Amino acid sequence: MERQKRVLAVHDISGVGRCSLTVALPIISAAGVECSVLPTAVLSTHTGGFTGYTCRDLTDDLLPMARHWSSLGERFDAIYMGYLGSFAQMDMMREVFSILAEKDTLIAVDPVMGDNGKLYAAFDMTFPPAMRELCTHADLIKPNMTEAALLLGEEYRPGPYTREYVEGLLTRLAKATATRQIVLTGVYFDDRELGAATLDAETGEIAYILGRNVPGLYHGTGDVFGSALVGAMVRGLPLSEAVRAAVDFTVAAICTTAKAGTDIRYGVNFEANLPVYMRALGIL
Ligand code: PXL
Repeated sequence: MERQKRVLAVHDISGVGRCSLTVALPIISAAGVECSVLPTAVLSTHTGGFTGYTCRDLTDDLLPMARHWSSLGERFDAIYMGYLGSFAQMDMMREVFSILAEKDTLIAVDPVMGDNGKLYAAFDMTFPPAMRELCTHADLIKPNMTEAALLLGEEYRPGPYTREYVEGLLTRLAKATATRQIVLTGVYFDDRELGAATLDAETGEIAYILGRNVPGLYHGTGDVFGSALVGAMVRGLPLSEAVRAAVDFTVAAICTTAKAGTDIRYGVNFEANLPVYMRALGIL
């Protein structure tokens, strides 16, 4: 029997609103992968659409936790970083990678900063250049169209997009971050389909993996997609198959939520669709 794989998920935990660790834990577990956690902050809700949320910043705990694991000889097949709780955590993450990542550890960075052309409420414009530097330490980055523009210091463009624009973004991101694998989400050319574009900077291969375009902006879908992607990659799926599994799962979760008419702030019903994801990985 093969050794069980293990991911370290570095995100906040928002108590209500299905995103970050409340999404990464169940999805990565459903992939049959152990999910350890380094929480960056504890919030009552996420910051997208709720007002009056509480936030306990855990900046001071990050390095002591990483050093403790290092002293125990803990190993991780991937480190999956998402929402950071403070600007200071950016520098610390570089150190977390150097303490905990081994040669074959996949460092996957989701440069969580904004969506739909806007920065999330807790961040200011000092964040994007620092996040761009952090991305230079990653093997894989997964920006959405807003985050791609922020990383590049370019103006956000609303869709629909052209292949020329998308491929230009991928190429400029590869140049700016020297990351091997780039997965750009929120790509669409018309109202029918939406999904991701990928670039493998080593081979120069670009691929489009699209699914049904369901109208509406559902919260936390980036984390559903990212968690599914990391789970599939750690299980050994090639990039395009891992992205396909993540797109199909995310679209299924959005469709279930759209049918139910749930308030979009509460994220998507990925729970009902975990079997879709597990079947794509050959677990079910
Ligand atoms: O899904 C990204 C995310 C994660 N964590 C917190 C957020 C957001 C997006 O708004 O506010 C706290």
